[in-house]
Amino acid sequence: MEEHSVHVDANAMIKKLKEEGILLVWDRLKEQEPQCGYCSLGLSCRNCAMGPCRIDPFGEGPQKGVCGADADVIVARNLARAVASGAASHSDHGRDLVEVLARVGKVKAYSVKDAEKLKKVAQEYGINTNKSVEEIAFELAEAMLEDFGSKKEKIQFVNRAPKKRIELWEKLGIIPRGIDREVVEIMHRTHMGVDNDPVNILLQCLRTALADGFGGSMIATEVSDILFGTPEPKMSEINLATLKENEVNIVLHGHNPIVSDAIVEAASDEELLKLAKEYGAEGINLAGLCCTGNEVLMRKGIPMAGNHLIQELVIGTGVVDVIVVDYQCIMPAIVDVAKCYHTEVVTTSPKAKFKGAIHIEFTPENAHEKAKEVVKLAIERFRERKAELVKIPNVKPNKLMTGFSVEAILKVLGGTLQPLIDAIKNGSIRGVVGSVGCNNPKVKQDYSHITLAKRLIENDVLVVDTGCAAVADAKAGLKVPEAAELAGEELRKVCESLGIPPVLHFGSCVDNSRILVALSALANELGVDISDLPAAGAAMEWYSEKAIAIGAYFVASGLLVVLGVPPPIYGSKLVLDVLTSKVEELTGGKFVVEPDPEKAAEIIIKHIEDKRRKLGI
Ligand code: SF4
Ligand code: MSK
Repeated sequence: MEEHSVHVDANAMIKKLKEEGILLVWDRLKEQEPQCGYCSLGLSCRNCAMGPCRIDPFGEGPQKGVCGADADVIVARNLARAVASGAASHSDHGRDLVEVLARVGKVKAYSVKDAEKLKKVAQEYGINTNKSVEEIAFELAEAMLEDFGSKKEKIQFVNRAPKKRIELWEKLGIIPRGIDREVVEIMHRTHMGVDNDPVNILLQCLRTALADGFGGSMIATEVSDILFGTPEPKMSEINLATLKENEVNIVLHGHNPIVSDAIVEAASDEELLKLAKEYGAEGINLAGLCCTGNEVLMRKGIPMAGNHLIQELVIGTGVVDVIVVDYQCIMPAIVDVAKCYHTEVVTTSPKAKFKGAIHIEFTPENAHEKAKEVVKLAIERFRERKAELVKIPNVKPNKLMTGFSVEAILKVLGGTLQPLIDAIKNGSIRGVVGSVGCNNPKVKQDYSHITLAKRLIENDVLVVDTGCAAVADAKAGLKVPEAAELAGEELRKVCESLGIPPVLHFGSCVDNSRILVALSALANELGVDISDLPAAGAAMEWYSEKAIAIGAYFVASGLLVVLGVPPPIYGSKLVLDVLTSKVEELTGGKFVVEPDPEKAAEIIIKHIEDKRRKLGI
């Protein structure tokens, strides 16, 4: 049988869980096959009760839905709804953070950790910062909430983009006006009988995606930095061996740092540690999963258990006492797997309850107490472990260097981007690629992420990564300074002189906004637009609607984006043609679909060399 993952720890757990008769994501995928061809092509519509309708891709059956919508309209509408969902997810996460920011000074669990950043961002919003931290935090939160509405012509952080880019967006009519507004407008436009021009729908996709990248996601990143600290380089560990057999293990899964940060604090509570020891544990161990894992890894160096496809496997070690989740990318299946062990799944958000889980609702006011409650529950569950089911894969945790915020990179470079610009100009760094996104059981876990990253660094292309791609690259050992040896001669020298790895961890999915900030700053320094830079994006193993939104804001910002899993747009020649070709004439960016990471690397390297030639460097 072909192995589902490139990693020893994952394959060992898959084998164990299979032997125990537990159905996993790969089994459920198999049960679903063959998956619906109409849906895979984007050709099915259930937007109204005259339907559901399907368009025959071979031209023999119906070519129009009951309302008269054709393949182009249906495919564009479906894609738009996915972008709306993705943008809404990142942005609602951002709003939750803003609501915490507004309560600073009034709640026990949260305070401002980076007052300098608070002031800097507040000034961008035109707020007078000659007042207390609490007052600034409140005013900034109020101003950011305005960005979610529709009272503005342009959301604030759009101003961080290069001037030429903003002018281009204005010309194209895709300046995001309000984050919620753009999402709502997509839902309106895709209702039956509203927007029936596929190109017009696709332009609204770009606008909504920008409301995510330069809006909801950027707000999420900036407010997380303000509340929990702007990441700085630090070492940590990664893979399933970060779980400890003799300790209480709490796995932090989901996306938002609000809950996980409070739990990190509670886990070092003296009384709880004493209780854990009374119960026979040597300590309380935390491990992250997916993006909430990235958040606490970047800021606090909390070890990472794994990415998206590890979430069922982590429970299968038999040593996870509690897996605490907030929202996004949490498979309902984890509750079923947990039932086979002693593990409790704890949900914390009123927005994301799971049948069969324990719900301990967190608010900014009660986070301190609730976090302790979760840790106490984990200590109690520790005693219920079933010794015969315990098996942590016999591997050593991989080391990684994390914490590369834009501010941290500037520090590493001595306070200015000039050394990076010089390295790009003289060719020591040929270009920069953002490798982002998920795992998908249709792809051997982490194979495409890792292969792409290796090929790029071998060719002197610096990789920055986020989300599950970042976890993949770290597990492959690409995020330690010694990984410079795997890079091309020139990139190796740059990394060695700075003491950094050739693959830099930029954070979680919302932290793709850090990539936008970094590229905007680079373009501004060089006096060019983002689309002129030798840069690109890739989401080789994406599954989530959020990844579609990220891809769309990268393309709207002028980047080439390689998708390793085909999006459901092949039912419309027009939509496919616009997104993979014509959009380049508008924004300078475009999508390329290429499942083979070796070929994806070739495409990206050629693109980078073309851009270098055009820049005359
Ligand atoms: Fe069918 Fe049109 Fe209704 Fe979609 S909107 S389900 S294509 S009738
Ligand atoms: S967690 S969105 S599987 S990257 Fe952000 Fe990973 Fe994708 Fe979720």
